[in-house]
Amino acid sequence: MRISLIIVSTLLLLLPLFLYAETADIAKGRSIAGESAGIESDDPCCVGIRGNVNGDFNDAASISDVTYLVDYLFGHPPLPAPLCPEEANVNGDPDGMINISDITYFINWKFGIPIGPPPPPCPTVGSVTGYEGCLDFGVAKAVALAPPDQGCIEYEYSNNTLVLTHANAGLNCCPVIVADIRVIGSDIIIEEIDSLEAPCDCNCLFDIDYKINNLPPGEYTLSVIEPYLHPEDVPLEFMIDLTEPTSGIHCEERTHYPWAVP
Ligand SMILES: [Ca+2]
Ligand SMILES: [Ca+2]
Repeated sequence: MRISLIIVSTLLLLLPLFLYAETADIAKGRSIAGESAGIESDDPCCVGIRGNVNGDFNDAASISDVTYLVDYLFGHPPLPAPLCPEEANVNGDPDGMINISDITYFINWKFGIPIGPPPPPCPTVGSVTGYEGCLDFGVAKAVALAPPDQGCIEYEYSNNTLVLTHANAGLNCCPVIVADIRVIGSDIIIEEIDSLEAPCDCNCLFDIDYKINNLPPGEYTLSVIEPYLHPEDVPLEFMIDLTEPTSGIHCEERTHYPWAVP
């Protein structure tokens, strides 16, 4: 404890020097990609609130995270970039910058008089985690999750993580499946996109798995935008109460190709 206090005191004394260094070398600020809520190919690394710069196994935010930031930004040679940039963007800059402001924010939070606010939560990030299909070609699951005249969303929510399966998503037979996943206020919007070029000349049904991390508890409206949904069929859009851990399923009838094919 005494050693920590000495380190913190030293850091506070050195802050003017850091500020000078920042002015002198703007390039020391580091930006990160993928900060906004949207499609991410990998599982996000940031858990809970930001601040675990050095990637402790137990997600602890402590003086060692400050020293890591200092060594990363101003060390000679610098430490390698933090494994999880969102954790190191302690003050949650929308542009993802990692710089002196994150050090001062952290010190204020832990040691300020009065104590400063805690770091903002990790960004909400959604991703496609897998898919199977074409279901009506018999090459995927032995038993499809839903009959072919229905489109369904199965969901499970716990620990701020929403896991979804879209059963019978109608997409091109030769897809590169991606999705634009947005969480805007109380709206969760999943826009499915099957292929950007040269698709095959047919559509069929898939089960697509999604995961949305760092989703705070609350009541949401979940909407799935499907590219080939017939105007007479009802879009998958429903209220979903995630104020506590829960699971459920919501289905809508499908009457047009590629659905409803026996
Ligand atoms: Ca840590
Ligand atoms: Ca920052």
